[in-house]
Amino acid sequence: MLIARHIDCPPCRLAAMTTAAPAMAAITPVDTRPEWKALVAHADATKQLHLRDIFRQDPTRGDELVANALDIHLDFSKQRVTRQSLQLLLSLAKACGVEAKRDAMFRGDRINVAENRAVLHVALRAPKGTVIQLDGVDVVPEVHRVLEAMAVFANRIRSGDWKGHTGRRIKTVVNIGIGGSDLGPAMAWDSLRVWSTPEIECRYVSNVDENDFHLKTHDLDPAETMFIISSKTFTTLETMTNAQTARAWSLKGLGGDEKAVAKHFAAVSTALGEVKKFGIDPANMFGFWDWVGGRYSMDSSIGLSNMIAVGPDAFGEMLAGFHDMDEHFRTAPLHQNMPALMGLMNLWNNQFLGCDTLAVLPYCQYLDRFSAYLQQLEMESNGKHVQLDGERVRWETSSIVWGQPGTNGQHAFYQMIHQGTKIVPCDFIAFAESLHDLGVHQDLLTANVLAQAEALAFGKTKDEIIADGVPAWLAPHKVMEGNRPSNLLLARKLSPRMLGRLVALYEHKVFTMGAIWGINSFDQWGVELGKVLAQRIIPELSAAKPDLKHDGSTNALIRKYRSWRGR
Ligand code: G6Q
Repeated sequence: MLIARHIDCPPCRLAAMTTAAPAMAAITPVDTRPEWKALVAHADATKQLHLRDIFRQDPTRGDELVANALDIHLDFSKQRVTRQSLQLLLSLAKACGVEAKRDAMFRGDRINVAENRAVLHVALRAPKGTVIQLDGVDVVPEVHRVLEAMAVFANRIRSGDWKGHTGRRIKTVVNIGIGGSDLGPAMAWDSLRVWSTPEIECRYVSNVDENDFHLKTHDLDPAETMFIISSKTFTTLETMTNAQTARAWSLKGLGGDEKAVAKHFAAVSTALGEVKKFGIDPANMFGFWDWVGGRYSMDSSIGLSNMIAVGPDAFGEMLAGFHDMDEHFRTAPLHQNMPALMGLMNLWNNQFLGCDTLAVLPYCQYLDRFSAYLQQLEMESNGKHVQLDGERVRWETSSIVWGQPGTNGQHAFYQMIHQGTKIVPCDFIAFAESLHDLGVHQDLLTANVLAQAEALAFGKTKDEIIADGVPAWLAPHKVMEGNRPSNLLLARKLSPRMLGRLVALYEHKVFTMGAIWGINSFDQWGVELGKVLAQRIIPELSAAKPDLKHDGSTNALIRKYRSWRGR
């Protein structure tokens, strides 16, 4: 059985880290700032205001509470904010040093203090010639060296020049990875299908559940299948278990010749030694760096499967889109800065209006996995309970992020969003142009997204319903209270470049919120305890006589499982 080393668990990683606490400026708890207190008072004073009143008092807000950049129009006028709320939120961002913290990230400061790492995903999309130094070394040339190596490899697979062990070309690429080494590439594969070569299909195996591996490979021919093992550490239990299964599956189908591994496996990792041990030719390993967090890595070599699918040029366009948004975030004043404004609106709803969740609702079927991707980006980054200095926070951090593409969601869970007792702020994402012109569809889709945002904001009163001829007894059931906040992101058209812009928009939105809260958006210690406990339970499931010392519930569940497995 394969047991992953605890490279990511706190005791092992801590053992490798210096025991000295990193130098850190004292964090002023955000709720002690006058700007925060002003927002608390303002929220109290304005909580009775309905969006109908807000629009009546401020009829031009639909044209003015917007931000425009990079073919994206952000309308945040249907948020429950007045102009004064906006000013107070912007003052809070300034007071918390969002701009200075942003500059520190772009500069390569080690802002991930708990792991003593820089946070330089922005370097992954920096154009050639940009200089971003880490410890006095410019990292951009190395980024481009890896991109060029990826392009050579991707082009060989795409053209059929790369031959498998039996001389056949590769028709399916299976990415094996999990979390940050899966969600981004899997989302981008769906999002960029229009740009993908029809010659190659990409599939994504992530779950250690063998059903996942079976589902994604049962109909494949090993002679035409390339596996990319994507793992920053190359020790993650799920990924290495699936990688070993893939290795055995591949060798079985190719006559057992170990030399086949080099023809059917590539790796994306920072761990050369582990990759070599697996039998992957180091020439087919594509590196990245410890300054790239897993959930910020889809534009690194973790995106190799995407580059194979869409080609180096379109992949480069996606990187250019990320960079466009980086530049916008880096240079636009806060009151016009889309990521900052989205972060402030989310913070307002989450903290001051008491809304726990955020629904992200793309009106584009290609963005089917976008909300799932954002769940990790937002919740793993900002689902934290302490400030950078270890003090417990006294305010709400990450929203619960969820969503589905419209219009399907409208026929499923929108009922609750419109008439339920919980307020669910929504981010609607829509595109002006479709990718396939089939007649009326795009207008219908757009009418739907605009109508949903309008209905949520303004609703329909009992009087209006009765005026429509509805009997009085039925009217309460039809009342739509409205006053439900939303953003509407209207982009011109989905493209690789636009996808990069949208992902970077959310990355920097997450950054803005973390900077205001004074938390570390770039570590993820919360996922470690479960991993450590699983390592303890694994042998207990099969040992002849395990000495179970868990709580009563866990002990009983282990016994039940063992009995049903005949152990
Ligand atoms: C993301 C996290 C996490 C990580 C996975 C996979 O920010 O760090 O989701 O990406 O645990 O890790 P490996 O790439 O090391 O297998």
